[in-house]
Amino acid sequence: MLRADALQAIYPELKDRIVVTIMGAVAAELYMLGHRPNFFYLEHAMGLASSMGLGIALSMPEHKVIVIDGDGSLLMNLGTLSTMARYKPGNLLHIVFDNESLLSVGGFPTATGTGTDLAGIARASGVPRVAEAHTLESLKTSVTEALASNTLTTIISKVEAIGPKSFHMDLPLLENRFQFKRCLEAMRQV
Ligand SMILES: Cc1ncc(C[n+]2csc(CCOP(=O)(O)OP(=O)(O)O)c2C)c(N)n1
Repeated sequence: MLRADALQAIYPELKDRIVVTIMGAVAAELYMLGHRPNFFYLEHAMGLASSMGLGIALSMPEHKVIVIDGDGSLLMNLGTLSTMARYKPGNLLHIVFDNESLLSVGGFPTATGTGTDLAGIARASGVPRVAEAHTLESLKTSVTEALASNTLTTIISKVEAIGPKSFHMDLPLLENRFQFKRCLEAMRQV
């Protein structure tokens, strides 16, 4: 499964949610599908998209928050699974696209290619719902079920280590940051 196709398949579920992604290839792929003011692409802070998503989910419990993570990023911040599990916000959905690679910086292999089981780690960390979805259909179903469940969910989705031709996004980090903040403020007032 190509991650770009996976994102396209779940885009209808993403477009009106609060979405935080990791940097690099997946951010560019989502941006190319259609940027929205409710999307934040977390540059530089590798591993911390889930931590940021957790904070937003806890402070805006009436809104669903979807984090789009990567295996390399999650492996840098495995403690995030314990922290998410400790607070268990039912409005947080954590999707990890596992391409067994640090694709955005040249494709160096990660530990998920040599046996590390992120779904197992999420379960053992106490995440109450963990799903594995390696096809477009199962991913769509898993996302729909997770959003309906109102239970903290991590979905691990294996994808090919293939990214976009260009990572260019016509959206500077600061512009994204202020636009996203204003969007969250407006959502809070509704
Ligand atoms: C602290 C830190 N270390 C390294 C980097 C460089 N870096 C940016 S993206 C990336 C790879 C991310 O890998 P993964 O989460 O698996 O996503 P993929 O690129 O495969 O889509 C790396 C190493 C960084 N931005 N910050």
